[in-house]
Amino acid sequence: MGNSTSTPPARLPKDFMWGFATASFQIEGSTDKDGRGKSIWDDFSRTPGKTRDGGNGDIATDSYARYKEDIALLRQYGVRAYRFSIAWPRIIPLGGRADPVNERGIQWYSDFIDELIKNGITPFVTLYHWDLPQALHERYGGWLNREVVADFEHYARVCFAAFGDRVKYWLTMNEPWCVSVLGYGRGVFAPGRSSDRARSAEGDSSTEPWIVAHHVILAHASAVRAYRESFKPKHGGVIGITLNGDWALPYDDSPENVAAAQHALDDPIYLGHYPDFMHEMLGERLPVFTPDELTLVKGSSDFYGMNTYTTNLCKAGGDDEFQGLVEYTFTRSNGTQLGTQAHCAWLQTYPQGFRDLLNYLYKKYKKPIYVTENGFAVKDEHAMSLEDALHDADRVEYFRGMTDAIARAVAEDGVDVRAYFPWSLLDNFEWADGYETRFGVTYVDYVTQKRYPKDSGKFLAKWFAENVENSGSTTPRLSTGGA
Ligand code: PNW
Repeated sequence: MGNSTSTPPARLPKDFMWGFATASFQIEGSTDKDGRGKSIWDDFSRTPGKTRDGGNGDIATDSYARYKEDIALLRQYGVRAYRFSIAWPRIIPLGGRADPVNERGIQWYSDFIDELIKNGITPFVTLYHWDLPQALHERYGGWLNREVVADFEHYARVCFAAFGDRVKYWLTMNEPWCVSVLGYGRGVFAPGRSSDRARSAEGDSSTEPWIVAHHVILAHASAVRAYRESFKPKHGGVIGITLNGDWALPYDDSPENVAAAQHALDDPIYLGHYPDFMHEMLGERLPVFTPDELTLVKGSSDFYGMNTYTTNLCKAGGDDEFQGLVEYTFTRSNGTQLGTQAHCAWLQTYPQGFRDLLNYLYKKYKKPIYVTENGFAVKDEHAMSLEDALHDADRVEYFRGMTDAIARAVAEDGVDVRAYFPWSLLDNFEWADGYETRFGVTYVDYVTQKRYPKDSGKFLAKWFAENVENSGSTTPRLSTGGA
């Protein structure tokens, strides 16, 4: 593929969707309003020691109360779409299929969606971005129990019925790997289960993450089947899942490191089965799909939903099953760094990897790609003055590289990328990092809740205004076919 840097970046087609991404628990606050039930993140984040700065989700960016202000901000950036998530415990406070539906929760999201549409912004909805109803965790162990599959399908049906007339883009789950590995393996995310007694008194990290992932996949596939059978015929939208996947480069040319990089790229949703190396690694601990379930899972996404942040150099070895017995590094064999270091240890800037990942996945699966997250946390931004934080040069550099990579992947390489949602509209509750890690293109002053666009937000607004053909009102493509 070409990588000349002198030619101007190519333009994106006029139906290209761009906007920002957020998630309910990270921005909403108002955790006790309008009949919302508790989620597993409520207690977890309020427990001392679970978040880096002691932050929790009680207020966050106060977006439940300030939603009109947020939508006005989106409009100011000129976005065409907005990716947000629905909090399951606002819709069904106790979570289960026999539990009451909360009309006030439905009304809030309904008003929110109407306000987006009134402002010409296409809603792009995630059903599950990690805020499992606490009641389901207490009742039967949440994701550890097969019961959750039917409960999730029911919750999804309630959402399709309530919002499907206006929402044409659905994501079932955000990042199964984070749900299972970080929640039930490493224990750093809610519900904090792990066999490591220093972090949690309960859990068996040799089996639980794989059971959880299995149920997440089945819950996703069941919701997709429900949508396709009962809602898509009248609503005509698309549905899929979004995975966190970063580009993987072998640390060097050795065959074992080349294989290690390949392991990091395989997944069961699009392959239609668990990859061979997972069978080898886990043996009897890997749950088994029945033939019917395999049919349900295969093809259960209308598009490739991609959350991608970085590129990892992969070395075979180590004992970390959660990374497929692969070690990640950003330090090349010659001692240089891959890119600019972010505030999080797991993130460096490497735009060529983004372009290579788009090419790789498109050639492999021939599905349209929706980039549902991509972003950067500037080092020590939380400790800067407002003035300094607004000039977020490292984030601008990151997005300059990433937008150029997308434009080239589309125009020069022929990859069918249809959407791009930088993470995130606002600085917000960054899970176990609390409020210390800021991913926003808009600065949030957590004392006043005032929002201030950063240079990166202005950069993206200008870039898309200039690089999407004929920016006017257009109808986004809903087809699911390949090229
Ligand atoms: C994603 N990792 O999470 C989530 O979808 C967002 O909610 C989150 O705010 C964003 O990325 C930034 O972190 C991730 O450890 C969490 O590699 C952890 C990792 C990757 C993504």
